[in-house]
Amino acid sequence: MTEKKTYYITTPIYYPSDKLHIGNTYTTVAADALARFKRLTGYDVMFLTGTDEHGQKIQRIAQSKGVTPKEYVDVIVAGIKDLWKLMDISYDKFIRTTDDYHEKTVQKIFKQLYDQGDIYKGFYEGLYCTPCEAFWTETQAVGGKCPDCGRPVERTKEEAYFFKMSKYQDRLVKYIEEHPDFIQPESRKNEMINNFLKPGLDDLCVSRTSFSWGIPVSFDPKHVVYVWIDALSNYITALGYGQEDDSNYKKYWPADVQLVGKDIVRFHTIIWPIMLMALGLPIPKRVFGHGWLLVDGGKMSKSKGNVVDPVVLVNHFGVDPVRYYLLREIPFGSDGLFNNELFIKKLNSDLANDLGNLVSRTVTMIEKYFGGSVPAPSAREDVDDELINLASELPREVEKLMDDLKISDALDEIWKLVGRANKYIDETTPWALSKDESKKERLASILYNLCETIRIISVLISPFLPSTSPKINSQLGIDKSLTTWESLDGFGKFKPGVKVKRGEVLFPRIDVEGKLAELDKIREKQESEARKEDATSGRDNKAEQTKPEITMDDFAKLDLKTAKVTACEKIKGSDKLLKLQLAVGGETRQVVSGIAKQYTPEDMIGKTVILVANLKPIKLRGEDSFGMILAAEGDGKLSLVTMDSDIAPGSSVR
Ligand code: ME8
Repeated sequence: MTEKKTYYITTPIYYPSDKLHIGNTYTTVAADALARFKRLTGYDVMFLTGTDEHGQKIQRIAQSKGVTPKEYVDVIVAGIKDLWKLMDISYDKFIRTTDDYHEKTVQKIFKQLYDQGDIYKGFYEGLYCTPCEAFWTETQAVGGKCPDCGRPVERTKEEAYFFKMSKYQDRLVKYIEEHPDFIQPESRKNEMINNFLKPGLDDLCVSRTSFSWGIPVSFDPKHVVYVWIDALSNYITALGYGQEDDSNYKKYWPADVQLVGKDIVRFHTIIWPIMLMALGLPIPKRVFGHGWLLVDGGKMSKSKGNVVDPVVLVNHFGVDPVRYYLLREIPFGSDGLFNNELFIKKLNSDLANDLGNLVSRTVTMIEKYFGGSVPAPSAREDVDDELINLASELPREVEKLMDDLKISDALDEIWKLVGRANKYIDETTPWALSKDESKKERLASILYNLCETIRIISVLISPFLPSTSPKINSQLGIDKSLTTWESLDGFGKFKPGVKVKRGEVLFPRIDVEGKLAELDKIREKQESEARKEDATSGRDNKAEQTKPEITMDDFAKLDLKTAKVTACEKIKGSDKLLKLQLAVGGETRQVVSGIAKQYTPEDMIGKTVILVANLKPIKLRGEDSFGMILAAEGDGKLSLVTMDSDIAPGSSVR
């Protein structure tokens, strides 16, 4: 027996930073359709997905929630797995970058690159975008903003390891030129060459010391491995590369397709192939950068508050309509729009009207005219040929389009046959033939042709709409042996005599206005619950906007002292400012403070507060202020920081 051809497909591994939205699910749904299609056409498929769990961002979020990073990611990852179940994602392996085998292998990879001189130690001084976990140069971070997400970058300086990317630059350019299929679509290839490779590659900083939530460098454990080196390695560690059992690595690597969103093409087509070159490993055959799912003209993202929740959609409409919309409406590679109205209208037209009706009309007619048994065909007529030719050629057509990753075009082609079959019913008018006993044979042929066409459609849609296909098969009594790719070889395999059985409506028509109003209400409720949850947990957006990390040296620059208020008065013409005289050790200081709305001068006298004693003096309303006193601000209120036991004024605060 000849061995099956293999096919290795990967999605990016997701940040478990928050609930995934419909934009995130897009990559995985597309990868799933491809994986299922390849399995259908006889390949031995390995479909990998997972989660990217290290990094400063995760550490900060976990800290703000008062849990350990691992506790935090465990909960989110469980939710992500549930979502993939809901979306019918047929992954073969789910990798977590916190998995032990992954961490150990990343350490080995790092050590190998260091031992062979591709990684060296130096100092990193530059700009870092924490949300994107990406380093940028001054020229890239125009105006101090991350070119990807637009948020401010942070200046950092630390001892770090560097990866000699520059050494491999020419080899990579040559590779890209000699392998036109490597970066797709074409536009992304040009972007990589012109924007990143032509200007020249800098060596890449591949370790951090300013946080600890990462994989420690085995020979210098105060460093953790840069998240992208950690994350990209998942595609081979998941296969057992560098481990005792590396049979899957040998079997599946290099990947046939690595699907990624366009924001991370840069990492996958520059850093990743250079890592592989340095390790002496083959480069993936294709990296495909898909476009954005947009809402109201902008990219869907949690920070913009415009996310669409896939769970709500699936609960209301079922999983297949959601998958269908994503795969059909967004030409793979381009940006596409999602909104509830477009989605419901597409569901009504393509699924309820076109596909659903075709199946229900056919089954109903067989029940009515042939007592529920599929009749045998007889002589063909010209009108049959058009339908039969289209149905016979479709599998090859769809396979070619899928090989080119033209997923929405593949669905377009399948729906042409759905449309043709509905038109065939209108043209051949079975209801009229049924009234004439002499036309019974012709009527039988028509209904047989329809059953066979629906069978072909059902097999072809199974990778895209995996829960609809079995429903169609059961209504038409299609045997499992007739759901294979081989069964599409030639028209006419449907067995006459099989019993059909009307089942539930495949796609009930949706009342657009009513459903939109219902979805709006749910969204409002979800938003108000999220606000309430934030309020009760004491969390607000400000808390998530953590400031850049500082060192003890930075903190030590502050001169904080206890100070006793000896006199206090209001400043004329201001309802916010108080002028205070403070005893600080042997000296008296004047400080102006904006606390007049909460505190009267009488409240203040005698209190011991904390003074920032080395703040540059300023003038407020003409009064000198030599320092600042500390207060907390929340919910529009102020509260002074005071001492909970007696302590001498002038004591230092650390
Ligand atoms: O980037 N439309 O993870 P991630 C379409 N951990 N795709 C979108 C999208 C949108 N509105 N928003 C996000 C990461 N995506 C890294 C990957 S791989 C070694 C490490 C896509 O959770 C995004 O482009 O931020 C990416 O492909 C995927 O969702 C996961 O994004």
